Amino acid sequence: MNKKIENPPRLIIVAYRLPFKIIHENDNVTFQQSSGGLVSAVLSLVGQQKESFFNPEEKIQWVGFTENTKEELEGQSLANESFQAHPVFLPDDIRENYYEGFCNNLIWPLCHYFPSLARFDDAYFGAYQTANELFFDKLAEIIQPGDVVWVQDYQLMLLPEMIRKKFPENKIGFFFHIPFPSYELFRLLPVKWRKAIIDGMLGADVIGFHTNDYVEYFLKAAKLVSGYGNKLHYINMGNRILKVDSFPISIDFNKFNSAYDDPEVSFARGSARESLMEKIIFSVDRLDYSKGIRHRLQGFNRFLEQYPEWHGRVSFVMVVVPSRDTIEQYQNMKMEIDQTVGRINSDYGNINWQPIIYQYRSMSYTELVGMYSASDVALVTPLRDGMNLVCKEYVASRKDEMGVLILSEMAGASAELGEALIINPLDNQDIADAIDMAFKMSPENQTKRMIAMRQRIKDYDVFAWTKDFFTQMNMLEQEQERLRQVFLTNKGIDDIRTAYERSSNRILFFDYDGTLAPIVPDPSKAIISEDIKNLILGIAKRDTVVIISGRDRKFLEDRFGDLPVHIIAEHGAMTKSVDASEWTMNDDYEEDWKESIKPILDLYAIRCPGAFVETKETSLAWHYRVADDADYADRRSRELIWQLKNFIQPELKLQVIDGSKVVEVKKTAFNKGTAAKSLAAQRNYDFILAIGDDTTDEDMFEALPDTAFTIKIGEDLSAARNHIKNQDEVFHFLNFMTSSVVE
Ligand code: GDG
Repeated sequence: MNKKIENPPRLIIVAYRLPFKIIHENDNVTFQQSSGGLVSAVLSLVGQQKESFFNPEEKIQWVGFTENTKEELEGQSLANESFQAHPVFLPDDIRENYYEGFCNNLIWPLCHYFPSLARFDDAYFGAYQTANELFFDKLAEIIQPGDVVWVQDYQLMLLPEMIRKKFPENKIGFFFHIPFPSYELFRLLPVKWRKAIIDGMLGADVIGFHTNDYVEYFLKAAKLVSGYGNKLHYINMGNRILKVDSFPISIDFNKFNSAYDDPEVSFARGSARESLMEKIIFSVDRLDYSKGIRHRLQGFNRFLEQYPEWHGRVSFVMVVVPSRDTIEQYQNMKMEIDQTVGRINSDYGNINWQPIIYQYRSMSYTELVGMYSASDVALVTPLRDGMNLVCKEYVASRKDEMGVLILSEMAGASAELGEALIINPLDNQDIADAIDMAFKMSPENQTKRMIAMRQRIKDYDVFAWTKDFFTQMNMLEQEQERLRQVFLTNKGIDDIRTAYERSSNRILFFDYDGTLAPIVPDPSKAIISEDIKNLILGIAKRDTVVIISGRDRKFLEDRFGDLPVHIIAEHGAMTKSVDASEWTMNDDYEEDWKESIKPILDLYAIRCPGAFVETKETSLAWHYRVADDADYADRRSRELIWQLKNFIQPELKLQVIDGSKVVEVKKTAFNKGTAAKSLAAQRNYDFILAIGDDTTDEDMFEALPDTAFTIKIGEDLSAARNHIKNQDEVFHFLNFMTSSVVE
């Protein structure tokens, strides 16, 4: 389904850090690839994704901060095989108030639900603005027409708007890697700061978060802070549409999976098993209060207290990677962790057994995968985590389909990994019981859970993540034009009236529900007013009038049978011409379409727990009545419909029906669009008008020639040229338009 792009663009990543450390020794410059979730994710773009979305001839341009000085890097070519680096230099005072201050002393704690740790210093925000401007200046030096810019994370929230203002034609993506907090937390920011943040992010075309919750919180903040409402995942910015969606970041599944057989990993696994106790628990994270390290230790302590049968039989390998330890809070936390580990080891350990093996140092990749694959339990207990990649890496490393993941419900990943033992990280007892349960879990049960989780990560790996993001970017571009809302002004109405007066051969299409008749709770009671009916009669005497509806023929015949109008029923499946006494049925079926459509429905089913795809004889149905989260499923169904309508090639002549908790794709050559189009082509009409309120009317708006006046009722995003506010206004509009024409 991925369309080949004619002139693939260049990709520019702007992130706080460059993807490598620049080592400068004796006039030689070498690069040391950095580790970390974001870098591994973006690196994946260099592989197969680059082929389809970006120009393979061009390196990925990366704008990011470097600790090196300008002088050190002068005249050096800052590139490796995949990246061309464009370093940003931040003066020390700016960097401190920007990075340590605004980013890590304020935004990080706030977004991770630690408002008491958030510091509000007046100097922070000014430095944040200045730093964002410095990143912008560097970008402005290198950006070219057509480049796609992908801005990363909370350090650069003002950047998308800066880019939009100066380079309005470039496509801009923004991804937020940490939790976007609920509005009650977000509103703790000073009014000016929070508005700048929201407006800054809204400069992007696509804004991505890890989970649907974060999307909702952001949409609410955008509404309450800057007044932008949303329709499903879209925000109408007036001159453009932007999309806010969830893209759960993932990992390179195959890399972790195949590492299992690497001899060095096997060796590391073997030596861990040999030197450690019967049962191994493993945890690894950066030093951070959000990672729940202290609570994890308390949970382990409770486990030792309550389950003495495991004494002497368990090793808890806890690796903490140094991070931000120049900040006082982090230093205090480190001290507390050291003391707690010491206390637990001294309380329970003996000459032959040390319960916790603690390392405050990072590990090599080989050691890491060796530990993942040697451990009976991975203990991942963040108090808050945007996603958490460690748990996904653990699962992917288990080629043997063994091991148990204990996972905090506060990690974004818990939405995807329901087969883990999900715990509340604040609840020591919960952690203790989960460890005991994991140790006692049968191999069959472990394997069953692992298989399900592994399949999910394999299906939506980091390549699928990036592909998903850039597919949405590309699709949005196509949608920008057709989704724009332009409400009819007096001048606009006058123009239509003049065109009507000047023409002599006219055709007018009217939808029924929501257009000629108001929408009512009981559809059988949707009644057309006498005024409108008389008006239609008057028009039908001189013009071709078509009533075009999803209703069945009997319903429409009852209401319009006595008028000289064409009637199209069931979205174009049946037609009755003005002078005909019988209905004609269109039955142009072909069967060669399901293979290309089903993968789209399947992808949506994977991304919407509880939804499933049914393959019928002549149609495919995406059911979501039993989806776990009704609101989320509802939004996904809207999205699916837009996507199907965008991506289905017209030659396939497929119809997408938005049913009751089901989206159905049918093989039929007819929908409102094709029906309207064929009628409009029958004569040489010099005035074509179509009015409708429903999503099915979009087909009609799209199918009619560009010269047609297409009018959408309501403010939903639409392909129609114009909007009018509501059904009440239809009568006045039609009355005014036709009033000066005499038969
Ligand atoms: C942020 C968000 C979100 C760790 N120690 C070692 C090591 N690591 C690697 C892991 C993993 C990565 O670092 C950590 O990623 P996480 O996702 O768990 O956490 P954050 O660094 O906080 O990342 C987070 C992420 O952004 C992506 O959007 O998931 O929620 O906070 O890949 O393997 N790697 C090696 N040795 C170590 O000692 N080799």
